[in-house]
Amino acid sequence: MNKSRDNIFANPVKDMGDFQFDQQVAEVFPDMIQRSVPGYSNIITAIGMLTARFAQDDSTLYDLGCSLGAATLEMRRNVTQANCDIIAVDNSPAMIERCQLHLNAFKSTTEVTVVCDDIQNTKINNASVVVLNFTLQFISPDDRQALISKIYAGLKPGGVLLVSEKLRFENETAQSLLTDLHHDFKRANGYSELEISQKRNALENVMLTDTLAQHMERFKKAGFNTSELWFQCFNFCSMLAVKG
Ligand code: GEK
Repeated sequence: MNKSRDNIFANPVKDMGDFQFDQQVAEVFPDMIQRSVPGYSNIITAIGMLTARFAQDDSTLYDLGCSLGAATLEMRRNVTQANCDIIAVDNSPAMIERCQLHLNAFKSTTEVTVVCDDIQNTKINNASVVVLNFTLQFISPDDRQALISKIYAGLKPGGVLLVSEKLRFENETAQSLLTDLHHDFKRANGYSELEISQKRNALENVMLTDTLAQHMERFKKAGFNTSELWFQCFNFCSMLAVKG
């Protein structure tokens, strides 16, 4: 994986546009996500464990919003079931290009198809494991239910959906405390005050977060009869939903 350090917001940015998953971000992405998302590597490990448990023979595994393919690689390493393939999708050409290089760097007999497209166009068929690892938060709120419902429809009975997200809290005290704790986490990982505040401004319009209750309601509305929070660290969480 690329070891470049994320310095994108280290100096004052004059024209602060909305955050984009461009070449500059793709280059430093492993460092950025590791230093910004508490629990990220634990969640990646758990994606491997879920794959080992939930993948079914003759089925497809999906990594939606795959970035550089960390979850895809973990799924590919852990799938032992017969005749499975993986579809990894991201709409950032810079991410997809590097994702393909990372996948090529390791040998495997499991076929991976890397697709540059909006995940809202992805057809989900014959799926046993679907991963939305910190991707749903970048989809327009009005389109989130349709996406989760489409995934439910494409899952085989017994299939699992994993959704990791940054959470929002109704309680204002909780919202500001957990946001502060996340910023402490970033400071402890070497981000400056300027980097933290500029990144926050850049993400403001592109990352609109939901509460845990909204996520659970959405799973239920899609048809999932089992959904649960399985990981939380400050305002970051991971949930799973199983199709009965
Ligand atoms: C990981 N899952 O390392 N269609 C396709 N891709 C999209 C869309 C969309 N509509 N919107 C955003 N993306 C990864 C980390 S990062 C999370 C996921 C983060 C893509 C976007 O290009 C980016 O690569 C990814 O979703 C979100 O496990 O940066 O906080």
